[in-house]
Amino acid sequence: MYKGVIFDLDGVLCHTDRFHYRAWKKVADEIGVPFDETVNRRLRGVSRLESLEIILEKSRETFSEEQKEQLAEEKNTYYRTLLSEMTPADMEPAVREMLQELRAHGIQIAVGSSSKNAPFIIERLGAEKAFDAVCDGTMITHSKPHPEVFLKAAQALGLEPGECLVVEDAPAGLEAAKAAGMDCAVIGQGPWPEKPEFELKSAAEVAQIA
Ligand code: B16
Ligand code: MG
Repeated sequence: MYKGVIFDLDGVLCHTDRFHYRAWKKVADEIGVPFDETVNRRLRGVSRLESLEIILEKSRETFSEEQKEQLAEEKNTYYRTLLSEMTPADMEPAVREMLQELRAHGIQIAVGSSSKNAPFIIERLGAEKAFDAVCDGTMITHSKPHPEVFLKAAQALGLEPGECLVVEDAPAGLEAAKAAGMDCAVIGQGPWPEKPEFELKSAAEVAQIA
């Protein structure tokens, strides 16, 4: 049905979202800003600095651009320490098998992630060879919900947007896929800002719809 599938990384192919939570929580606690799962959910798919802006909405203090850069850097340093504990076991075997099945059917596979750490995560997962293209946060000027990351991923695969399926766990990611003119399969509870084409329990189910 599709010539290409573009996967979000955090929350779809692996579960780094819990590491993002721990790292932001540490920074938020240090500056005395309340931070919980509801705020964390709004950060999915959104760039590092935009995530910080969302967290600081609840701060009574104002921070200079330099201080914000420092806080984002601190979060990333701790986040990368947590990421370095990841191993290939952090990608579910059923997800790995699904990627192999897509490949066996001649479907092209890309990653479309807002994360600047995406190549590091893929390396930790030992999944470098599973993808025909990786488009990450270092290659884009606008993060999700802007469609840039998915349009660039499709371009890297040599495909038209209408030939691609996006797989996402974030409201901002679903919006980005729709803005790119792509069908979208979502994983998770929602609420979703738009109607996705598919609602899945796990990325392992993608082989059944692609
Ligand atoms: P980094 P995805 C996104 O990755 C995360 O969902 C989001 O929470 C994070 O802020 C963003 O990457 C930037 O990550 O700080 O590593 O550059 O879901 O688009 O794969
Ligand atoms: Mg995600």
